[in-house]
Amino acid sequence: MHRQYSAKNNFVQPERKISMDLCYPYQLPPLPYSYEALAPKIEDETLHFHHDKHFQTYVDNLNTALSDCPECQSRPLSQLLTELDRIPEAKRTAIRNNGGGVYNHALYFAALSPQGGGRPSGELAQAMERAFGPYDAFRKQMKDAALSQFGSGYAFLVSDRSGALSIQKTANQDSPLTCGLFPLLCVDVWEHAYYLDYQNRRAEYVEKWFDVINWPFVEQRYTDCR
Ligand code: MN3
Repeated sequence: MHRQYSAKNNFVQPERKISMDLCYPYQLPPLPYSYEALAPKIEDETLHFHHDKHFQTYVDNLNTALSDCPECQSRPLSQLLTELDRIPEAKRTAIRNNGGGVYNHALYFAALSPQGGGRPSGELAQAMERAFGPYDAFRKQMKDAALSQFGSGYAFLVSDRSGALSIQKTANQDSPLTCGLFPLLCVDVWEHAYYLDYQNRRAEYVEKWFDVINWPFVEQRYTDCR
């Protein structure tokens, strides 16, 4: 396999794509880049805690919660979150919190790249222009959503069934899938996502996050959702 020589003098595997087809039994998807790759915007210590500890805990708790629910095990995670009101009531809270935690983190890490930043292109760029106007207007709306989410949660770029885009924020680990919207991109604004690097400066973290967005991944997701 070809290897890349990173700016940090580490040999790293070429970027792998994280599959969003997540099914029981759930496994922690490996980071698709090295732990040092996003520094200094997101440092390796943050990625170790966030990916290896926080994300792993959601994976483990989801597996435990679904271990006695064959009908939950047989459906992909995206379907469980989309049809939350149709799954056994006893499992709803666990799927909402831990299933949302697994799906949201998979999306968050997959949509970052050390070669990221810049601007979207193609059909996604056109749809964003229709929804938000110039790129900087999108950026402002996304940032406002991320900063105004009170407490823990996310800001998402989402598509509806017609391909129209909007920005949504959710609390805790709630997924836009539960409201019938398809999440294309998210920024995690739980403090664990940024506190080691930025302490309480959420705005600075969100600014830097724009510089590591993996737009080709988001463009492919937009194509796949329609
Ligand atoms: Mn998180």
